[in-house]
Amino acid sequence: MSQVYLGFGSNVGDRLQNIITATHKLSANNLIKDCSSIWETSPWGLEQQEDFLNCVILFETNLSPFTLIEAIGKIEHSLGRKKEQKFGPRTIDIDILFFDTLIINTPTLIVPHPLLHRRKFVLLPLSEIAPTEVKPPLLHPILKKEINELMEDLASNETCHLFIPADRFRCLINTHQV
Ligand code: PH2
Ligand code: MG
Ligand code: MG
Repeated sequence: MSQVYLGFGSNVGDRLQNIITATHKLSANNLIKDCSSIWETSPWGLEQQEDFLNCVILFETNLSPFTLIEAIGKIEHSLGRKKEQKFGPRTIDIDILFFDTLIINTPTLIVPHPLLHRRKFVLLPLSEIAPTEVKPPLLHPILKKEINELMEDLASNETCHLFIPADRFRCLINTHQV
């Protein structure tokens, strides 16, 4: 079994429902181990668009990284995601942030996600669930830093407001019907 941290984002349509539906579809093949809160975040990279909802979920999976990214593409498509503008609006975006300690660099998949350390909307939810006290802590396999260190390094003016606390989100993804 592999441990995979997935980042979720949505800023089109029913943002919360999009995230919940995506987590349900992923649970068909993968086990949810932990989830962050849901944060409402200012748009990064392209300012003229609606605020996003973002969260990070830790899954345990038997899938290979390439099988997983294929499954993710199908789920994004099934939720109405079209080919869109770089950093632009999207109904659902599911990114592989970390896959165990693997480093992958191919045209279809880069792991760890190459921008994760520059985005508070990823680091903040990740910091809620990343192990730190226990050994070994979650370390970025290339930058060799913990999530809290990456957050300290990032001087960011992104705003992140708590939208749904982790406890409530956990209930929603356990009970909500697809
Ligand atoms: N995703 C993007 C571009 N900008 N900004 C926020 N706040 N959250 C996102 O998920 C996001 C973004 C493209 O993937
Ligand atoms: Mg993304
Ligand atoms: Mg993506």
